[in-house]
Amino acid sequence: MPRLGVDVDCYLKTEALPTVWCPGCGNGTVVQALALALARLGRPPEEVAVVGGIGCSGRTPFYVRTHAMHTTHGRALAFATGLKLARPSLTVVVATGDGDLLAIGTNHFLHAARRNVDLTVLLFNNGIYGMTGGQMAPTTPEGGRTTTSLAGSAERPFDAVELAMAAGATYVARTTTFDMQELPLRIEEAIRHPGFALVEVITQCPTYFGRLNRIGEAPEMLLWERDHTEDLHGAGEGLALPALTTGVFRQERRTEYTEAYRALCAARGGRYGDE
Ligand SMILES: Cc1ncc(C[n+]2csc(CCOP(=O)(O)OP(=O)(O)O)c2C)c(N)n1
Ligand code: SF4
Repeated sequence: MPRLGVDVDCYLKTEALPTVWCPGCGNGTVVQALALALARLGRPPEEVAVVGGIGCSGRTPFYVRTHAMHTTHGRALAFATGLKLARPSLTVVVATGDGDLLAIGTNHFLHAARRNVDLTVLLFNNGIYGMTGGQMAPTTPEGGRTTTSLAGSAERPFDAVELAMAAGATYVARTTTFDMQELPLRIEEAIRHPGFALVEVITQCPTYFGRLNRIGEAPEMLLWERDHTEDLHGAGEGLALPALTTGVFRQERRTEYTEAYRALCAARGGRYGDE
């Protein structure tokens, strides 16, 4: 029975349900939005690969009926870059956490963006290390309580959007699990974009972030997301948390890395990838 207007079940491993994720975790919402985006794009599952890092969000490949890679902590983009270079015809989507991408994996993030490799990166930003027990992440907001910052974080968090833009990403967006209209749309745009695309998704970890910061369970966390974000075009002067501005920050064309590599091979009379 088609849900959400299109049949998404062909992209989901429904037999693997229920997921290992805690009740109310935002990860399932992102997976559903990804399936919806793929269905709207009409991408056959066998032409898609989902690459996960390590973390709760890194388990995304377990639940999608596409090619799947479960890699090592921080290295999802390195695996994904290799996969895309070897099989340029594949649509490659990376599912990564804020610890995975913006702590141990920062270098891979910056260089994949700089090269403009045609990858879609879904950054599940829950502001905390979920899988390992709620430690502080580079995205934990100032004052945010985690199991390693019980008095509140004294650090300024990374802004993934600014980092991606400075490094040269050609599609950069931020949205939330609260906005189930916008989330699949942004993923769809990112997959269609021929270059490095980042969709930062502000998502909820009720088990650690919600509990430690006394926000509440998933429903309260979704309302918190709604109340702490503002659309890029509607952002007013008084916005207290500019890091939570949502929208599309960049969408531009620049030579894509596998295309440049293909041209280089052709100029030298060689074949490239799976062609
Ligand atoms: C090389 C290495 N370092 C550290 C770990 C331990 N580790 C596993 S998951 C994780 C953090 C996960 O946090 P995040 O990436 O934010 O994902 P989430 O679980 O919140 O989705 C860490 C530090 C590991 N598995 N491998
Ligand atoms: S610990 Fe947090 S991020 Fe991990 S599954 Fe539970 S709610 Fe989700």
